[in-house]
Amino acid sequence: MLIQVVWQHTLHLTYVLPLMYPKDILKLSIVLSTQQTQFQAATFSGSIETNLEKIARLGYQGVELAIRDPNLVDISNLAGLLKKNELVVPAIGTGQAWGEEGLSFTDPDPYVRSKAIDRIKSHIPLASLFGAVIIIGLIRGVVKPGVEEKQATAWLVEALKECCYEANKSGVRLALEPINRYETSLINNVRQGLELIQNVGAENFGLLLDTFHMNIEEANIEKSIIDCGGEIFHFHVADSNRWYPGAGHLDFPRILRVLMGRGYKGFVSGEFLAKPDLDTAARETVKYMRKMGLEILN
Ligand code: LER
Ligand code: MN
Repeated sequence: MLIQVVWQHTLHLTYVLPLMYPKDILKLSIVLSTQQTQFQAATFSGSIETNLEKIARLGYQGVELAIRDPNLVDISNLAGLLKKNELVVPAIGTGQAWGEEGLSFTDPDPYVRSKAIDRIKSHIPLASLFGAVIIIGLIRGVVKPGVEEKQATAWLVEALKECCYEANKSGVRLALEPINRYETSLINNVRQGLELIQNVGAENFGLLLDTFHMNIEEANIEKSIIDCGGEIFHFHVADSNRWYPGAGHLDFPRILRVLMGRGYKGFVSGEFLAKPDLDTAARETVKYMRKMGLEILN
């Protein structure tokens, strides 16, 4: 009890103390869509070659790839460009298959559900090649009209079990992202995410936390991070307004201190709007992390 009080007190000193312990090392990545997309927080999109060079030059160590369909990606070209720019791929985003093709694990049509499962399985070879986590974002779907939540959850669990089983054969992990209520009616917060992990019961299944969604859904962001224990497989940063970190009112020094202090060793990935413009947003993120005292590996 005493320890907790002292610790909480320390957190309140964030603004007067150096913001991070001097040697805290951050692995920073940013989202790049491999194809044009309607999703506005896919930070970089357009020419892969130009963008990978720019991302590396700005000081990022990793690039999170948003891929609608791996069959449309020239893998050897992509692998060559990643190598040339010394960038790693911590995660692969899959939500465009929902946004642009309507695929989901919870569609009442069994054909659509099986296409969604096949699509996630088709990411496994690439994820294995890059050592990336496969993100289960909006491809989980929503509770559609006429479908009971219990039924949608059962379809979701069934699909995740099947995908995790297949991914495990290649040593690949899956991370489900709790997403705010305005984008989906299924799994909005950490509590529901942890419950889902119990129901799926696979070692290679965990969570992706996103500060933008957490700001809407969690009563206490730091406590929710602590509640996750070792189940955090990936982490998205955007500020309260979904601009780059530092442009809104989220307390990132405190959030990142709790995340890293609890042993998170993965990447922190920028997924925010390209505002006021892409280059500024990407540059300001790196600047802000360094200002916190975080050393960025690159
Ligand atoms: C994807 O990572 C995300 O955060 C969602 O908002 C997608 O719509
Ligand atoms: Mn996200």
